[in-house]
Amino acid sequence: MSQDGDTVGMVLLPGGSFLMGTDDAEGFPEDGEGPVREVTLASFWIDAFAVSNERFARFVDDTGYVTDAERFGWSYVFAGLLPAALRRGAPRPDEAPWWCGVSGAYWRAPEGPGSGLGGRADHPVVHVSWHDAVAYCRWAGTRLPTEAEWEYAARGGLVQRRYPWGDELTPDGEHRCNIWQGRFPTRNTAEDGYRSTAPVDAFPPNGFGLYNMAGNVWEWCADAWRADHPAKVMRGGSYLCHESYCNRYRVAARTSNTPDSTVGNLGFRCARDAG
Ligand SMILES: [Ca+2]
Ligand SMILES: [Ca+2]
Ligand SMILES: [Cu+2]
Repeated sequence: MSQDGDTVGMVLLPGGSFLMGTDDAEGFPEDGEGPVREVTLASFWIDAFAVSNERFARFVDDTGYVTDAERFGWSYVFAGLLPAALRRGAPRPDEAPWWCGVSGAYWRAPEGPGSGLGGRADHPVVHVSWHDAVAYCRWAGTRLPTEAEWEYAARGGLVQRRYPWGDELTPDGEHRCNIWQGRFPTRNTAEDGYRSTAPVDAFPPNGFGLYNMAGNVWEWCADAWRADHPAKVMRGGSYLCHESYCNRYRVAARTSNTPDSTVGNLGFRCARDAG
């Protein structure tokens, strides 16, 4: 049974105009972060939290849905989270050798065979493709946020700031999101408290009451990366982002993946039209 009409756990954001994108010198112009432009949005609802394992389980239990990672029989897991036996011999992409293709990895077994969701019911679901996320949204009577909605939401009412809370990564030395500390990809000191995913309600929310827009897991958006491109936009960065190589936990940062891609640091949250 779908939950059509249900806005529990969502925040209503009033429509209006905002300045999208950045010309930040610390940004990645080649990603299309700029130029800064004014964008006008209608009012919309958005989840305060990324979709958790518990929420996704309700969908799967109700529908019997089989995710893309299950159909393909494998997914990408960060090497540093794997036991040696699974790490050894796992195929790794040349351009990002810290990812291991792990047979049997999917949302209920995030680090492959032998792993489970114990203690992680309230963590964001991962190893979900864009198609899986859209299927969840259809069941829930929601949709993925557009990229503009996502950024407007992430900014939390601030204008042209670098992060959802301001311009400083760790104001007063305090960690405000779940990213990587130490030396990527070999040493994660987890000073923010988390080596992998954090609960969806970890860290204080932004000015709109939204949690973990920056860091924790990347989040799928509805939009295509470019008009002529099959890949879909992802926003917000993840627990693997580090300022030394990928500071894409900035609110204007963006990247993409093909819609059937699944990986252990990529999830989503829902939006819906208002009125
Ligand atoms: Ca962390
Ligand atoms: Ca996030
Ligand atoms: Cu990153």
